Amino acid sequence: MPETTLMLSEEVREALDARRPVVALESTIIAHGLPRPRNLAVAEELETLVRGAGAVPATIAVLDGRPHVGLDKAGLERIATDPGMRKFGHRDLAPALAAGASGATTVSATAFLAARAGIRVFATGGLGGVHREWTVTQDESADLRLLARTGITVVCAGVKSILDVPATLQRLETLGVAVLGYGTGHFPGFYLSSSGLPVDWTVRTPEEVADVMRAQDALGGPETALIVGRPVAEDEQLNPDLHDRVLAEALDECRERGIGGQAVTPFLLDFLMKRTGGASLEANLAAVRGNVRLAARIAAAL
Ligand code: PSU
Ligand code: MN
Repeated sequence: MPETTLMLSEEVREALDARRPVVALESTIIAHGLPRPRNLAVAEELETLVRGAGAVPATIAVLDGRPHVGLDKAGLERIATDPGMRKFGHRDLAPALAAGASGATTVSATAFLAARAGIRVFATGGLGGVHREWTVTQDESADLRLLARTGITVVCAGVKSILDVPATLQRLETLGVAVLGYGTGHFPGFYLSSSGLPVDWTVRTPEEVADVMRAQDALGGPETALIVGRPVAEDEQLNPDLHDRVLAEALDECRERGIGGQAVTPFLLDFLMKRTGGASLEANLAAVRGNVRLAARIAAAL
């Protein structure tokens, strides 16, 4: 990608040039995954957490047809407050650039742009994956395919529990994407500490994650993502019974209203938040905060 296409903030460019730790952050969670006005405070808090751990934050989004890696205060504000802010997956980037459009980037678009900029570590809440209605809708997040061919380490609390988690783990296996449990032998459950499903590999420190990344480099390909599943603490998770009950209602409502495509994930997250009296939001935020901190420590350990 020509230098002029990717808009690196000065801070991010300097850090990358000096080989100092940088952590990519996605913007869809800010624009479409969290309620206003809290979303702006969270966007700023996540950047502060990265800095506090000694790394430079690079929040990624497309503004006026330019892909930005590292946003200033005004950029973050636009993402969080502009009602016209769209949601861009990886496939939307070229049309968006050509049209001069603005949008928040999902995991797929963020991972792509971050890797192009030379960033090795990325933190988010929960990955997209295979939706529970897949046999009818064929809805599988573009996150999975993009991660299968992008060399980046993604720290997450698993995949969103609104999804078909076993099917998503199966797809990750088929696609050749390695999955590590951070301090756990189980794949995390996003709002819940555990999805109940096992992972094949467990690591316990940022250094161990960095070792795996170096081993990936030594093997020399094919380029794939490394998924680090960090569970939300048990005392911060959503009550599992409440989770299961409200999620069933959310999925029914989604089906009845015929909601499809890109709107599904934001709808389900919002429904859960409202019907759990905000408890799902707190669990989501606890997960994201922890992921961002860990990502910064991994970037530093590299
Ligand atoms: N994690 C969160 N909240 C979110 C997302 C992740 O805690 O809103 C976003 C990510 O940007 C992810 C997207 O890529 O949801 C998945 O959307 P879809 O299922 O339409 O691919
Ligand atoms: Mn989808």
